[in-house]
Amino acid sequence: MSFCEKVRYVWLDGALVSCEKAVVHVQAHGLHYGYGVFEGIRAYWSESNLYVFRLRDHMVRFLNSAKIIGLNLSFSLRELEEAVLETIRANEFKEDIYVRPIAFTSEPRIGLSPLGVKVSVAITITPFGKYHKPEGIRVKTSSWRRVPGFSIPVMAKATGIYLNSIIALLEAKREGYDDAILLDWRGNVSEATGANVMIVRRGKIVTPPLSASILEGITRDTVIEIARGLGVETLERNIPREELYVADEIFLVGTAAEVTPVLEVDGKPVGDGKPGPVTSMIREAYLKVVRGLDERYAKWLTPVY
Ligand code: PY5
Repeated sequence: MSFCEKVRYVWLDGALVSCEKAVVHVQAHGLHYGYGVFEGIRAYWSESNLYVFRLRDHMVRFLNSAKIIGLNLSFSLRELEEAVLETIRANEFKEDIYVRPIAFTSEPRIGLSPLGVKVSVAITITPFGKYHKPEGIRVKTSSWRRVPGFSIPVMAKATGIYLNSIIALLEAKREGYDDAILLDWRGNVSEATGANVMIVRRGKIVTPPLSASILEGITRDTVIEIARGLGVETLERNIPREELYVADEIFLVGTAAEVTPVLEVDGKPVGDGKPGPVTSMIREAYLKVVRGLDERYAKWLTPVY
């Protein structure tokens, strides 16, 4: 099924347009040079309404990403939040969906400089299920290192940075793995191609700090808070590669990935090769929270209808 068979309206530069009309020129500056920022947001259908998960936090990061790379957006936080809700409503979705806001230089331009080039902001929405096998995945340590923040600002969720993720993912898939974990420039664990990494050791969760060239994941933050509520402490500290091989549990956290158990790294089983107790407990709690089944975290949900 083509994209526009599932999606009727796309939000483009302040207005809803039909999906087929939401197109850019092949010479668009942002396409050629990877100059843009984006977000990935989920909304979950629960009982009789759809709830966008952490909409405000995603849109704040979207604006911050743009600020970091010097992209000027002509929409406010409020306008962007409203645009997401408006686009979902226009499409009348009543199932789990994925929201993709993107801002990029959309006019044709040969030169590198984005100065004076029109910036477009678009929001697409599509029905979305699981990103990874929920029962768990096999990963490899990539031979590609995560691009360091002193070369490209990795705190920005910028389009061009995903070349790094894509070549790592291709390498992993070519070798029969589901995903890759990238090390940072110093050789410590950074993150997966589209999710943050958490390991469990001696009953505590350990996750790399912001200084390990990671994206500041919203799911990472969500899981840290949920874990605390369950009495599990999370340490932010560097993780050397070989600690992956002795971790009791490993899981990936991200909007698309949700909480995905990692069962094997570089051909070595993680723990006994099955999803561990902390991973399973966090995963179960997370899937309740996003669907609004835990009152304590209702603050993170925005109802659509
Ligand atoms: N690290 C990277 C490189 C990511 O792309 C993502 C999210 C994360 C971490 C986790 O961030 P968050 O928890 O805020 O989602 N990736 C996108 C997502 O929607 C795109 C994946 C295809 O999950």
